[in-house]
Amino acid sequence: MKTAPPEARPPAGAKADWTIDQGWRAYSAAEHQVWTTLYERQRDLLRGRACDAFLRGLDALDLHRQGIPDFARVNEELDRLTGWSVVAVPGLVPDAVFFDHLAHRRFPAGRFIRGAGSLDYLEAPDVFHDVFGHVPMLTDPVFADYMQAYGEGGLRASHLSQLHHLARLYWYTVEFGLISTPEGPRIYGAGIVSSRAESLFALDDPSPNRIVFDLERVMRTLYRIDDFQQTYFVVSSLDALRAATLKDFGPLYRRLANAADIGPAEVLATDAVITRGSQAYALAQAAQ
Ligand code: HBI
Ligand code: FE
Repeated sequence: MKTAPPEARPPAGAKADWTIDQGWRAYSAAEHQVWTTLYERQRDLLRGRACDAFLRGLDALDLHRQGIPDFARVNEELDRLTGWSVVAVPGLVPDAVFFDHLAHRRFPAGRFIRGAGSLDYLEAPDVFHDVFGHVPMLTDPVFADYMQAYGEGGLRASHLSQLHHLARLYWYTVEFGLISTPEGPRIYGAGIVSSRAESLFALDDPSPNRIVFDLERVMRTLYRIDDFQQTYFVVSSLDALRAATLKDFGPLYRRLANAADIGPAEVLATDAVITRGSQAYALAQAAQ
C-alpha cells in the first residue's frame, strides 16, 4: 500500500485532517452507473464467498439504492450500528492522519470512482474499493473494535518506527483477510471483495498458500502490491482477530526488531497450512 509522504500538507480545499466534502450531487449519471455495474457484479459473485458479517453489512447499509452512496446517508445507519462514519478524502493520506481517523472511528474513503474502461484494476483506492470493500465490515461490532484498535496501535507504532510491521497486519487482514467457517474459508478483506478476479482466485485457485493466521508470522511477512497475493491468512473468528490486537505489542515489537522478513510465497515448518499453494499463477506472471 503506497502512502502519502509524511511531510505532506493537506491539498487545497481539504481541511487540516485531510477531509473534503464528498460533493455527492456532483457525481454524473455515468459515475453512478459504474458503481451500479460493479456493485451488481460483485454482489452476485460474493454470495457464498464473502463472510456473513460482510453480506449483512452490505444489506444493512443498502449500498445499492442510488449508485454511488451518499456518505451522509450511509453514516446515519453506520453510526447507529457501531459509531463509525465514512469521511471523504482526496486519496491516500499520510499514515499518522490515517491512523488518527481510524482511532476515532472515521474511515477515510476516496470520493472518485474508476472509469468505465478500467473496471478491473485501479492504482489508488477509489470509492468502490473503500465504501463497497471496507465499510460493510465496519457494521460488525467486533470488526469495528478491531479497526479502532488498529488505528490506536498505528499511532503508537509510528513513534516506535514499527509501522512496516503494522502495515503488513493491515494488508493481510483488513485488505486480504480470509476467515474460516464450517463451509470453508470465506472472504472479509476489502481488497478481495472489491475485485472480481481476486474474489475467485483467493478461494478457488490452487496457486496461493492459505495459512492459519498468526499475528507475529503475519507481521514478518512481505506482501505484493501489484498482483494477487501469494499467501492468504485465515483467522478462526473476528473475535480471535480482535483479541490478537488487544494485547501489548511491546514484547512483540522487540522480537520483530531482530526477526528476518518472510517472503510472500514462503511456507514455514511452524505454519498451520490449510493449502500449500503451487504458486503456478505467480510463476506464470514472472515468466511473462
Ligand atoms: N490513506 N486514504 C487512505 N486509505 C488507506 O487505506 C491508507 C491511507 N494511508 C496509509 C495506509 N492506508 C496504509 O499505510 C496503512 O497500512 C496504514
Ligand atoms: Fe483499502
